[in-house]
Amino acid sequence: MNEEHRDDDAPEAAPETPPAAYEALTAGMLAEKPTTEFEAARAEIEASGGEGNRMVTSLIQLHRALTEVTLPLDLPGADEQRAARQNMVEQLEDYVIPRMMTIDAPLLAVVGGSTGAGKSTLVNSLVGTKVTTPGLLRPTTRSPVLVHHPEDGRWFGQDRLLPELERVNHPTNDPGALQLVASDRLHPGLAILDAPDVDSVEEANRVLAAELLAAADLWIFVTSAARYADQVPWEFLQLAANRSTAVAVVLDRTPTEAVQTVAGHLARMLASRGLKDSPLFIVHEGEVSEQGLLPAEHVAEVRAWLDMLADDATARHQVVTQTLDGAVRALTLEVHPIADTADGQGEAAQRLRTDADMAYDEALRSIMAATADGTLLRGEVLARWQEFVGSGEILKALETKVGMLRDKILGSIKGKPQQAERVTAAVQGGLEMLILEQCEAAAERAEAAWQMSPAGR
Ligand SMILES: Nc1nc2c(ncn2[C@@H]2O[C@H](COP(=O)(O)OP(=O)(O)O)[C@@H](O)[C@H]2O)c(=O)[nH]1
Ligand SMILES: [Mg+2]
Repeated sequence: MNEEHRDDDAPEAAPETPPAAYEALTAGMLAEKPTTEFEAARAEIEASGGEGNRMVTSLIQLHRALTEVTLPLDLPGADEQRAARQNMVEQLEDYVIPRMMTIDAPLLAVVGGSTGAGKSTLVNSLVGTKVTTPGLLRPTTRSPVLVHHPEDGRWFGQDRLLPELERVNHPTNDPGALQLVASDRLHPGLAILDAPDVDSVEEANRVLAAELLAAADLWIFVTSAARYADQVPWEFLQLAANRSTAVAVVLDRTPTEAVQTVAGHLARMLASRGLKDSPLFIVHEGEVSEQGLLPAEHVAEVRAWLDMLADDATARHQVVTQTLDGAVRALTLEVHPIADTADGQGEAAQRLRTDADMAYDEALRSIMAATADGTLLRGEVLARWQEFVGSGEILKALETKVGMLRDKILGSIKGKPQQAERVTAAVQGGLEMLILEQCEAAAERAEAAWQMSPAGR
């Protein structure tokens, strides 16, 4: 990763303006043909050189390769591979490539977790004011809310991360919108996003929650004493562990008497699932104020940790790098089965083509044979020919002077005497029949061959 312009001991300078290549890239994400735009971005990046740039170039090439691999044949397992491919494309577009290109953007902490765990209340309490609507009513389809320091607003504009979500500055129920809130209660360098419930009964909410977590540098995963053993949140945490995404876990809404038992159990669960390095915060169950806030001291520890991250460029950079490297590593592993599937599809397509070629080659051979060996001249054609010969038209022509012979024959054909016309029609009909029969047989052979394989079916 490109660190040459970093100086971790110096006071934080305002983050760099995003490079022009990034503009081109994100503009491409909004447009119909991202690949072309990616290419423009790639050319610019290549021209500027550097190690991190080589990485971005490779990722853009990977993105292009993945968008081009359509896996059209319904071979066993193709559905899963198509879904995996789509996930990878989205992960590259929504997070990995934009993040790699703007490595100095503020750290994005996405608050996720189960229904009613207290996510929105936690976000409000961390910010110290009601920026996002908590609620008992379920399912709620409120837009996700991203809170950032006023100085950091430019990093989260429409053309930045998750470009398909429309930026709005007011609360809304539109699941296609992202509400931006500027608050100087947060330190510059770190933004918090209140995501929908990962286990929402509304599918749109679940999908959005997963998308938002996939775009996070850091998960703040909130669970409660009542919910910490639920399955769905653990599936998410397992995903994070597999990709070494940076995760902090918040055990929320925990009655004081239960803290020890629950926290101990939860810590063991985290350790056994590969998340022993994830910090675990306890937020005690408390009185929620009229504005929907917990007492400041309940969230003080989480808040101090987040402020520390925001203020410490090195620590922040480590978190971003951990998640980004983990995502890239996961992509490099996930790409192999897709490449194998694409090869398999190519081979299957080639076999189908060969089957069809063989079936029609045989038809062609049969037609050639039948027209050469006289088969075509049997039956109807022979009968009409004999009528034609028997009528004496040819004999008459042969008896005439040699000079007249050609004119006579031509004349007799031009004049289309009945018998000659019948011979022509019979030959035409016979040939047509032969071709049709052979083509039908070829189609049947090709179909029979294709029926034998799932791709052909
Ligand atoms: N008494 C009490 N209520 C809480 C606490 N945390 C959240 N709640 C309430 O639980 C409900 C769900 O909380 P919310 O923050 O919307 O959870 P989310 O679904 O995870 O966003 C709301 O009515 C909150 O007021 C807490 O620590 N104590
Ligand atoms: Mg909520």
